[in-house]
Amino acid sequence: YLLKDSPASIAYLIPLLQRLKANIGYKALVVEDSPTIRRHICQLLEKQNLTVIEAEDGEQALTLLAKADDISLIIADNDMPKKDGITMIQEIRHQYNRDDIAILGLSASNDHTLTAQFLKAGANDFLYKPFNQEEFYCRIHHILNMKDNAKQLYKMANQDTLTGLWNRRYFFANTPTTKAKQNIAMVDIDHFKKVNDSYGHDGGDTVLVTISKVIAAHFPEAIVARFGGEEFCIYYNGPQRLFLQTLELVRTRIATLNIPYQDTYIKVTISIGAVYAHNTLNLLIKQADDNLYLAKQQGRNCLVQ
Ligand code: GH3
Ligand code: MG
Ligand code: MG
Ligand code: MG
Ligand code: MG
Repeated sequence: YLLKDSPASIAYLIPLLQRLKANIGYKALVVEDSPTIRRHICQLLEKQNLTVIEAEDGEQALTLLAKADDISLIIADNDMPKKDGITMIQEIRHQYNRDDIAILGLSASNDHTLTAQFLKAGANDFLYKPFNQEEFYCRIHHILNMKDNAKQLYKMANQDTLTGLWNRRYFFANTPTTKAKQNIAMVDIDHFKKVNDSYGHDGGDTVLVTISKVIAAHFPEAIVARFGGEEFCIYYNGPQRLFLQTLELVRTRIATLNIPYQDTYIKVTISIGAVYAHNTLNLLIKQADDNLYLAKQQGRNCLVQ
């Protein structure tokens, strides 16, 4: 494909080669009941370095999708036994967003409403069969790009770049408001200014990354967000006793930690303010913050609830 269809100038080849390289890692699921067409589509994708798995109907595709969590692209026919493509896409979209999986619909039918039907069901794009090879490739690259951009945008909007933790925006948007009591904790690194003064900003950043990892590792089910410079907020949906126990575990773990930085180790402690109550999120955070202030007053490296 590369050599046959493109002028053999290096300038033209470079972006194509980059594109080929970029496709490594994408896994595609081809859903098509005709074995001949299915094989043809698979070969086209394999030529572009995508890993391909196949399904012969919508139901088989859903089963495969449930087992594999690394599918980036689905090529879906419509007329298939057991489950048609449009129904299958609707079901997929209940579970996977456009930033998880890109879907290209295909059909040989002469029903001109199919494009709209596919797009409404959640496909990113649609092509009538038989299609032009180059157009097929262009559309696939386009929807994969869109998918990756959407993912990137979501990360940029919701995650903290330094630590990878959720940011304040995500925290407020995703902490559920319920009638039940909620667990919230504010965590603040003690004398963090001194860390920066002694080891420089890079040393401080290393500490922030390490502390974030320790907190996140102990709370896999909670929402852990970086709120400010060296301040973290945790929302935990579970029993208070377990929450406090885990917070204490995190506090003692961090206090014993020697954080490697350049040719030395940095030691820090954290103070924690926790609250378990039914209130608005803002007031819960304020209560946790008040308790954090008390923890600082009581000498730091402690938890106040
Ligand atoms: P306390 O025990 O009372 O919390 O003392 P502290 O020094 O930790 O408190 P303070 O809030 O006054 O200082 C926080 C410092 O964190 C100030 C700021 O320079 C630093 N900081 C904020 N964001 C970052 C960051 O992203 N990287 C680094 N290295 N430092 C940061
Ligand atoms: Mg068919
Ligand atoms: Mg402070
Ligand atoms: Mg501090
Ligand atoms: Mg602070």
